[in-house]
Amino acid sequence: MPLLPDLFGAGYLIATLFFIYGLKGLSSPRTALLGNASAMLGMVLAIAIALLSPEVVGYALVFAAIAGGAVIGIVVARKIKMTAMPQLVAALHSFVGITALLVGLGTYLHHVATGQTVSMIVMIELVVGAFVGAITFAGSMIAFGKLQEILPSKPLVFKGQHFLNLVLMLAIGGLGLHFIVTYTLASFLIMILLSLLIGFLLVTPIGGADMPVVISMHNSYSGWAAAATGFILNNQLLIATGALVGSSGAILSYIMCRAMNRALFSVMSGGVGVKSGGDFSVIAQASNQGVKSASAEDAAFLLENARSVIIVPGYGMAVAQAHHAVKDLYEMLLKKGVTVKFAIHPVAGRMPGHMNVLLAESDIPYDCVFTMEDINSEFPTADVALVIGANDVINPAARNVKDSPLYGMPILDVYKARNILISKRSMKPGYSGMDNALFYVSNCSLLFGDAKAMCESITKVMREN
Ligand code: TAP
Repeated sequence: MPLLPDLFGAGYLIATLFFIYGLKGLSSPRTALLGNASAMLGMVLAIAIALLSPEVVGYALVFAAIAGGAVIGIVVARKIKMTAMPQLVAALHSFVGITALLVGLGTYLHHVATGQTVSMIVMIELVVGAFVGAITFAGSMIAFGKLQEILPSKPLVFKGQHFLNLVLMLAIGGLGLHFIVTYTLASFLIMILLSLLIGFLLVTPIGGADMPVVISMHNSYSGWAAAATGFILNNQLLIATGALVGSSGAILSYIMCRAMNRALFSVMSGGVGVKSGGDFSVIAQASNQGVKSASAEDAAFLLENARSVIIVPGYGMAVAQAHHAVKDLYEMLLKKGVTVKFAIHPVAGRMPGHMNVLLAESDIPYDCVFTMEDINSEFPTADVALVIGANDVINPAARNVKDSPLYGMPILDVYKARNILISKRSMKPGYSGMDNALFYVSNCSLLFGDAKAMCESITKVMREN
């Protein structure tokens, strides 16, 4: 048995172990740094081993690509705002997709050009790799467009959509089979075009509220696309890491679907069950009742006289970069003898763990940060629920308006608190585009203005009191 492949295999195995440890580390904020370092080490090892492979015939182009990629990566990582992270992730998924697609196409053309025969198993790998790659690429581009607000975030639904998807899937299956049996390049190319189209059609009907699941689903697809590329290139490391990303992304999608009370199949198949309109009469009624607004002084008075306060951060806290101001407010309340807890909805913000990352960055202790399941029962006894830039995740329409796209999504029970204060800049709806009846209830006041400035003002008033 040749020694060299064994050494490569062993090196790849060690790199895979680093990746597994990295994934494990990323499951908690305490171990995330170590996890990241481990994954980076695994990647350095993987690249080094790949470069030593006898198949690498020239280094100039490879190093030029690595240098170019590294420069772009460093610039993007330094410049990207925390709020734009999900778009970045969607864009990165699309790169994996297009790579799988191009590797599949390139491998076939190379075989044809060099007159090599392609085995049946490689043909199957090419079809699967190109299909998953195309779906990942097109879907991720649409997700990127929706998150970047280049495309409307509302679901784009039309009649006969699911039938069209079914016909397309059957056509893709037929063309793939035809290509495997007859080696006809045209079938392969049309199959790729139809796969791009279905990737596009599967994401356009998905509304803003379900975007987090789409992102993690594409994370999973990009893993399977990488694994398919690994099969085509006969590279064990790509197969193993692709499977790791694919399965962890699938588990994350499942957990998020449960958190949003969505069926995974419904999101995967392009929003089966999404309705294109609705009578939001409860909300319409509420809007006629007007809203109460409060000043920083009113809020300070209410907060310092409370025994217990639950702070609910959302996307607006990230936009305003208000997390340090929230920490100061939290400390001021503790000084005044108020019990303060933080309530985190699983999809608050624009990416999984968004709020936890920000609160950790401002050194808010982990033990006063609670998940939705753990804190929901405490809202009825809270004197004040202070909402900082959150909207959809506290919208009661998710409980009682059957036609709302939010219906069925679990929410933080802010509406049960004795008093509600909501910091936001305007009467604009949240990400889902849905109005929020909570703004109009009698024990709720809106703190209009930028969240950071508002938190700073409240803390200042309390300090002077
Ligand atoms: P949203 O529903 O988007 O509400 C954000 C609120 O912040 C809005 O009411 C906005 O109102 C306010 N806001 C924005 N900038 C502000 C500022 N500078 N100061 C004060 N307020 C500000 O956010 P959410 O409650 O966190 O819900 C998350 C939504 O995003 C869900 O629909 C979820 O499905 C979706 N989503 C989540 C993820 C993940 S994984 N977390 C990924 C993609 C999408 P004004 O404009 O009036 O200020």
